[in-house]
Amino acid sequence: MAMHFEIEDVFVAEQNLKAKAEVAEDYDHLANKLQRSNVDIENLTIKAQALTVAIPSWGVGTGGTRFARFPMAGEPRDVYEKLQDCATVFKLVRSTPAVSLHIPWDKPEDSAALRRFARERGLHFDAMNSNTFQDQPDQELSYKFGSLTHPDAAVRRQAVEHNIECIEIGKVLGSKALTVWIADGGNFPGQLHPRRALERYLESVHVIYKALPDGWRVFLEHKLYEPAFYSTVINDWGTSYYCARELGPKALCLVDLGHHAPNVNIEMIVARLIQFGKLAGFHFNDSKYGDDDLDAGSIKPFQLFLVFNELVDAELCSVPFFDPAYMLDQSHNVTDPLESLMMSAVELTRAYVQAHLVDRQALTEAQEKCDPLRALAILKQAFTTDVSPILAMARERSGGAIDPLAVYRASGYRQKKAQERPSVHQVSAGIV
Ligand code: RM4
Ligand code: MN
Ligand code: MN
Repeated sequence: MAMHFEIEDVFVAEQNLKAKAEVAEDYDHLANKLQRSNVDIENLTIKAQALTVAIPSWGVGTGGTRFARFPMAGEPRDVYEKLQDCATVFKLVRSTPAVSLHIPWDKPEDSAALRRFARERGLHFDAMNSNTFQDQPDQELSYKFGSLTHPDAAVRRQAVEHNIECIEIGKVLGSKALTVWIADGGNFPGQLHPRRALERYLESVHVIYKALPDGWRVFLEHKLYEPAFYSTVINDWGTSYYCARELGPKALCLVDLGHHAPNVNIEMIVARLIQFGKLAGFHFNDSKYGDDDLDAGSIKPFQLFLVFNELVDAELCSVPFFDPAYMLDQSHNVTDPLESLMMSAVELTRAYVQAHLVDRQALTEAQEKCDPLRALAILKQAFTTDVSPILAMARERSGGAIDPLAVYRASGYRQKKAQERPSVHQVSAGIV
């Protein structure tokens, strides 16, 4: 097997030396500051070390829009190279030990071998993602007019079988969940009968549900529009919740932050799904206009914090069956995908740690005393605290990089991959 460049642990340790003293100083300073409000920084650092988020296999390739894709040199050309890139992100940030595969984009020829390859790099497999939103070359029937809700039962059966195949592959890989996102919908008023389409959806997903092995869950992902531009079958969290309830306890609702209309209060949706015991987890990204798939925390960091505020509140209250799965679902169109993934993973941990800084007792008091300004001030105090020293310390203690971006750039990883991986064909990347 050809040699593949990897960033060595000693290189990371050497680079860390540059900033170690400064981080220690900033950390001590923050520790003293937090101590004044009886917050123990060590607990926060342990929390920061524990948060994990999965990387989707399609996230390490350059994304694109429906206008163009500008491929980057050194892009991974197969699933093994994608895992190498995931391992690189994991090595530097330490919070991304899981990979989420899209089938058939990254369908392994030998699933057991892929699992071993992942394990050798400290990686494991998170939720499987099925794809019934595109036609594949060897596919018998087209998904042009839908998949799990198609008027033709044969198309629905084909889509169901594909989802069951994803479960089968996932079993060998050690995955425990299937995420189902369908592109079914209408481009024109009248194109679909809304109730009939939803009935067909439920009928199809019931069959998939029955194929779930013990300990598995199915995540239903809603989206308000695109690629269908007038309506979608699973358009919002209410529809998703209804379906999850109809299906049973193994079915949960997944929230992709980009799948809502602008200005929708997503943290409220999160709170509701937690309360109803149906929150599957997240596809994290950020957006300005639609499903922009921009980097998490790049546009609305306060929203990300407020989402984590609900998650941390549930964690601290030990809400039963609360076990959300986190994944980054982003399309990196103009950045080096590995850099975007690292920065996004860091932003999630930042929001998580900041949410842990919320003085919940004081917040409850403010709420009970009907003091909105005080309540907001408590949230803002947590949100405006610079927790960077905690994040840096957590990464370093876990064996990662104090400054992941700087270490990545200094290593020359991308340039070396450009030599190792001359491009052969277009890699698939999520664009919707
Ligand atoms: C969809 C949705 C799915 C993702 C595809 C690529 O909009 O976010 O989760 O698998 O894009
Ligand atoms: Mn998604
Ligand atoms: Mn999306």
